[in-house]
Amino acid sequence: QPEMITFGETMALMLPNSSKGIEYSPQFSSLFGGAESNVAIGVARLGHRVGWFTRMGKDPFGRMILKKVRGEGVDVSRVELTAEAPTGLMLREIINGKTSVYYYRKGSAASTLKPEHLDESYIQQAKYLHVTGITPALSESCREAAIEAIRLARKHGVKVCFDPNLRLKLWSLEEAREVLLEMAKEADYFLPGLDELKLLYETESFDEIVKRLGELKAVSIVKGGDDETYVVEQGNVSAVPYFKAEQVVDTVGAGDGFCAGFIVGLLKNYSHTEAVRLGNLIGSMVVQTEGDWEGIPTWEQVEAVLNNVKHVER
Ligand code: KDG
Repeated sequence: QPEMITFGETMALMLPNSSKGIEYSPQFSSLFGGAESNVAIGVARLGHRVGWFTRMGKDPFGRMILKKVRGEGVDVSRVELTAEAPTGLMLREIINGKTSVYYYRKGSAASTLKPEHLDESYIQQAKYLHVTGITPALSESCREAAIEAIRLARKHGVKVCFDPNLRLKLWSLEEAREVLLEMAKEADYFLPGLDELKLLYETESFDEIVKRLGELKAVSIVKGGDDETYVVEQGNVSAVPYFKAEQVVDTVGAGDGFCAGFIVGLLKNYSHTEAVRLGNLIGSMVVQTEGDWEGIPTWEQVEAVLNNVKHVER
């Protein structure tokens, strides 16, 4: 049975093969991504049992994503392919180091998820439920499903990890603020980025942010500092330094890799700062590869890095 469960939209992802971007690229790499399945794949690669569910179209993208996530060792027994609506799609281009994402996901199958689709007996088996703030931005029924999933987790003593993943292409800051800050109150672990907190709390002041986080019952893990990740726990702040990435190819997915590493740290009963260190390591590896999750290491690869094992070419 899964130790962690997560749910949310995963889309086909097209990356242009030309540095001039989507408009001038005759060829694209066909990948896929979604914040929650990125985390699920990460937890599976790092050697833990994990489940992810969503609704996708009964179409080629839906089948491709389902097979690949299953192939990564994630339990997909609760995923539903439906003829009602298509699988969502996104395109991403990186031009002169600037990333832009374009979504084709309005009315997607995932956005039809509703509370009735949640399987309480499934959620209740896990130690952790990972929820992101993308789901409530997708539709009214998704918002209800996200809130209901958190309620079910709390009812059964399943710890809730919440990453707000603010997506301003999906909803306005005002709408997002209201919903995300409400969800943060229900979390055991709150995993925002520093930039997101500045927007959500309408302040540039780190001290003010720490004060606001202190009002939550959650342990907050603040990603995206200049050189470190912060653990904010009962008003105390500890900073955990980043690992250096040798090259930065594609930064999207780093936060999800971080979450996977952090949650695996929790599953291994690491201290919060040790779990963050593992998260930092995974994040630094994800940015060195194209795609959202492809750069996430296996547990053996993590050990090799931490123990400075020399790579044998042949
Ligand atoms: O964290 C990476 C995700 O943002 C990306 O894969 C796409 O899930 C996604 C989204 O909705 O933005």
